[in-house]
Amino acid sequence: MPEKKIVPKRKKEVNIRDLTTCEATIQMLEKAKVDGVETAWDRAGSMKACPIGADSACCKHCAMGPCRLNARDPYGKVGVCGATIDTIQSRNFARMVAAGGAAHTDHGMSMLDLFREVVNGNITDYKIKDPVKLEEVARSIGIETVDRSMEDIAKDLYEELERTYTQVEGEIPFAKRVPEKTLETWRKAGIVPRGAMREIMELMHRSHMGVDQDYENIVKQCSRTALSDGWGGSMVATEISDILFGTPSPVAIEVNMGVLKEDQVNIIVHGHEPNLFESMIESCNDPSLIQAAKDGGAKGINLCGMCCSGAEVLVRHAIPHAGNFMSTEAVLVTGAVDAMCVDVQCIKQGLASVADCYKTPLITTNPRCRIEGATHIQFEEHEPKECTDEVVIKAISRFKNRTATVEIPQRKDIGVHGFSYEYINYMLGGSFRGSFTPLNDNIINGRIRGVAGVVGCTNPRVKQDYVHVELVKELIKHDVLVLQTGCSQIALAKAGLTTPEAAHLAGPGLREVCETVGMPPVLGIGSCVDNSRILIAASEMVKVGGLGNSIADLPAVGAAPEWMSEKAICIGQYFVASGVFTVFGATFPIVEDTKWHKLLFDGLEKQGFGKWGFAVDPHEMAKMMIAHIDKKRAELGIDKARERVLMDMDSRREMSA
Ligand code: NFS
Ligand code: SF4
Repeated sequence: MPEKKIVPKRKKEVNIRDLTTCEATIQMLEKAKVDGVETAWDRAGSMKACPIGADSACCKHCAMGPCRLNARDPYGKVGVCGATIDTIQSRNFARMVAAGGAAHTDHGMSMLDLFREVVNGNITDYKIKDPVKLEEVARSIGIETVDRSMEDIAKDLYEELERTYTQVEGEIPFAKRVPEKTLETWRKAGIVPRGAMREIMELMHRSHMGVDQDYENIVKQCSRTALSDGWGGSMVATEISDILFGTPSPVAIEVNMGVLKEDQVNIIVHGHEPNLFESMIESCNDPSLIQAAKDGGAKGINLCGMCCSGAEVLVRHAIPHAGNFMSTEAVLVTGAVDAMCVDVQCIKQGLASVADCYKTPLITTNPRCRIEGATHIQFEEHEPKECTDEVVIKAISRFKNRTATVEIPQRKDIGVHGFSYEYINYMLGGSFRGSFTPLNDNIINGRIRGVAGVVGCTNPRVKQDYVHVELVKELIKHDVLVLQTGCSQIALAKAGLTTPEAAHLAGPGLREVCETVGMPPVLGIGSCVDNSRILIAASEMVKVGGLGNSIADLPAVGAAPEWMSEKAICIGQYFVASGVFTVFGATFPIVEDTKWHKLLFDGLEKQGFGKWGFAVDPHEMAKMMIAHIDKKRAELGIDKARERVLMDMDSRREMSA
């Protein structure tokens, strides 16, 4: 396992170019220095990560401790209660899974609450926008759709999906989408989720002092809880959002800070739940508010997204995206943001002081997330525009009274994003015979070596975007098709890799497929809850046939190269439990050469699941992922086909070019 100390000790003078590869962010960090504004990078520089915590070798689950074990001699000591290093690490890991899963499932449940109120007619500002998707989702879990009204189907769908959260016994509804053999593995291990609330509760219980003290037993509940996120909470969030707001299909989008406009009222929405953003779009298009902006001297209202909120509307409405997680403070330094409106998750408290420096209103909207120093305007789904109109009015007033010097980095990149599962199906198979068969065929014949999901956050402990971009470049060069969600896809969009033209960076086989279909080698598919779209695609690949009987058989891998949140750990665990080899970068909360480490990084695979991997360097990461893909190809007996493909003269010429 590679050395975890990834943060070079910060000397007095920091070279900003060592912190990020995002040019716009670099420019803003320079300005922040001049303006005397502090960001997460400054704090990361002066905050040495606690080495014991980084190794997950400490426990503070009770007041007999906190207990710290020594990572260099992990079995030399136990906690006051007698807890071993494996118990301590697995319990800590369990709590990360529980927190991450809770975040996604609570988000999903909010979407379901909204759906219920829309279906019951109590909320009229939103409606079912995609009845085709409604029917498809209903059918996928066994709801009768023939000769029934949309309302009736929707009511049944609500009842069914509610079980994802509240059911105490049985299997969550979307277990029906899991390939038979994968489901069998789960059943054998006793980890098919019952309901997310129950799984999270049980995991919190079991990781309490003096309960589950067998790491092999704890990992099962980690998987069960994580699966109730991936195939439960997150999947419900994605499906309901599609039904209410539309299923994405590819659109050309603009990314990077150059999307801000000096002569317009700039509003940024940052967070995760699409409903706030949907209403903000309405408010920003309201003629009376546009007029008010004009009366205030602006040319118009310019709405942009960031992080996962941004990723949701980017793929649904082609709203410009100003940057990923590590650029949220930097964007305020432009002085051009007239309001930043947030809901939940990944919202740094540090935003409040940066916003204050530039007199940008930072507005919280969700009762779950208030920030000291920020203005709270509660978003109520029954009257959503009350909140979003007020945000726009506040932004207009800030525009009129702008005092901060405005400097907008003139960088704007174009990407094509919005490759939902449904669209990939259509793109490959045509409108009448939508199908994943061409994808499987191209994997079997070796043009496409395998599929990788590269997802997740950015993290000030590593150079922003660098690991994402280098890893993805390396993967596509070796004919691996890349699917992306969350902040990672914004890194790649800024690097210009999410356009069909980027096919020239792909290996000969993948390039040929991309050119034939007219798709980019890197497919942006949505926000982090939309990782569920990757699970659905993987299931479909198994069902189409020719690539084994379970997700674990597929030449497919996952990675979160710059992760930072507990949600990422939960996502990683549900990919692993679903059968995928999943590599994390930056750091990993584990001590090498412990039984817990061996279980996560090797043992789980032997039980028929996927496994974890860890690497800091993107090239090493790519090597591990490609080796795994090749291993799976060999097991499937399709490694020979690939050799033949690459043997033809054209490809050989290409390869030496
Ligand atoms: Ni995902 Fe989205 Fe971004 Fe990371 Fe945060 S915004 S849910 S957690 S930082 S990718
Ligand atoms: Fe220490 Fe055990 Fe308490 Fe953890 S649960 S703090 S290891 S005594």
